Amino acid sequence: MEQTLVIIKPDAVQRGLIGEIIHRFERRGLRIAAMKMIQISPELAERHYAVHKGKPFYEGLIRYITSSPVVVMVLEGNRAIEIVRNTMGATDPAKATPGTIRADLGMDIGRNLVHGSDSPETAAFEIPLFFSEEEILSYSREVDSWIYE
Ligand code: DAT
Ligand code: MG
Repeated sequence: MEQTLVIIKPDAVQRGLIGEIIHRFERRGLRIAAMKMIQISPELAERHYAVHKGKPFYEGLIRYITSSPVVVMVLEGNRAIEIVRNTMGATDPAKATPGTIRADLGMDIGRNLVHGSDSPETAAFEIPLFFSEEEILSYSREVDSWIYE
């Protein structure tokens, strides 16, 4: 089973969209392995977004992600990384496919509501930034035999 890090970003929390966004991931069949609400420190934001350091949008991105609380989750499932990315939609809400979170709920690339790891390597780097091993729960669900063949 693959794991991925999801962040419900400050704009989504402020706009009352936590439930809406979790609902979409839950309905797909992803299992919530860990979840908490935190305010991201500048240090953590800089580690998480290190790959974007030096880009024109970097400073604004750090200000945005640290501006207000977020909900962070580890979601698990077969091909969870790809499925979460497809559920989120393209980075720019204006270009995202209708039916995705960013298209249905967003307008601006700088307020795109949600983060999801983009590869297994990224997930392996990002998850331990936010969660200790004890915080990530392993449990089975009866419904999984109806979600997976
Ligand atoms: P994603 O979040 O879809 O993985 P990314 O990793 O390329 O996208 O960028 C991280 C975040 O940075 C993205 O969610 C929004 C912001 N961002 C990316 N490109 C941007 C741009 N051209 N202008 C403004 N913000 C941008
Ligand atoms: Mg990314």
